[in-house]
Amino acid sequence: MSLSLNLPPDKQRAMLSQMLTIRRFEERASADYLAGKIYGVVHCYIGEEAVAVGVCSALERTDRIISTHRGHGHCIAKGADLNRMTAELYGRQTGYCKGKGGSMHIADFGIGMLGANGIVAGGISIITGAGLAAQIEGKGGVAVSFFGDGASNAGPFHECLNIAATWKLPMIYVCENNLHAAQTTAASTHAMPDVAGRAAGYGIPGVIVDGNDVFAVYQAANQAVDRARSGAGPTLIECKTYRHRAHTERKGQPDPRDRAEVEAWMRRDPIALLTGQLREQGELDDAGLRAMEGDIMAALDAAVAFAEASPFPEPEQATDDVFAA
Ligand SMILES: Cc1ncc(C[n+]2csc(CCOP(=O)(O)OP(=O)(O)O)c2C)c(N)n1
Repeated sequence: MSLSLNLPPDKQRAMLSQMLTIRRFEERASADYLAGKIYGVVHCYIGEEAVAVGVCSALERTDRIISTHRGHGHCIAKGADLNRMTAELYGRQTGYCKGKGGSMHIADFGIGMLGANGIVAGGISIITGAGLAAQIEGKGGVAVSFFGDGASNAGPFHECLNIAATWKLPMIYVCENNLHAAQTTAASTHAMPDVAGRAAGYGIPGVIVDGNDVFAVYQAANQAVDRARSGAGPTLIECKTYRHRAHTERKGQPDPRDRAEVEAWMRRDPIALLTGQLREQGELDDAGLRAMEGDIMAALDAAVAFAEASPFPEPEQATDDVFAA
């Protein structure tokens, strides 16, 4: 674990609280999905929480991010409302997409969250457009693209890095390298093991970070934010991390990953690492952790109650807000 960077203890605890919120939110979403209360598909971010929280802790509310199919963590880290997120997963009218988008389409422009995205690498182009918008606005805004190792093999990654580097857009490209794209290993589809090495082809910095160390991620993100705000252009940050769950939460979902690999990464759980460090520093004790967990569970209970009390969309609303079919 890296140094805590002399961050105020409150900020460190807030980071832990956000990471725990993501984890408990998804544990519940997974259980509710398997119980048939949630529709569509749920991809859990469990194990990767330090990436979203480390990066978003370095951003302002007005900075913009875009997410992936594995988007709950990015939404929560950017400040999305748990009630509206839960209602969306439950398919209710009070959800972010009025219950018609589900897990992979949560967006909240008011907090700079431009959306999860079911198209692998699809978000990279959209957020690069937001980077261009930020440059034109001239207010020092930054745009952040989260994406996986699989997405880094797709055309939009290369096209966007090229134009963002050429135009010195205020972009941060954050690759969450969890070593697998669905059932395919990164090793079998990447000519170079490190995605960060690809930055050299576009003349921008490529940084490798321990993605399970929230302070290391935060530090790298801060440097990239400074560079972007100063007009020097984009940075590619590769966070080495791992998902604890299979690709999706479906019953019987195959998980062909090597058991020893899974177990080794489970031993480097980002939440356990941060909790241990805060305890060692004397900034968290049992009572503090219990209180934090209690607050999170109360907020999640309230969110589920909010969702369950909300109506489903009416059939005649099916085509409302649909721009093309
Ligand atoms: C364009 C496109 N191709 C294929 C898929 C099916 N698909 C969904 S998730 C996924 C794997 C993505 O892997 P990665 O980008 O590494 O993200 P991770 O799931 O590891 O977070 C694939 C192939 C898709 N949704 N979109």
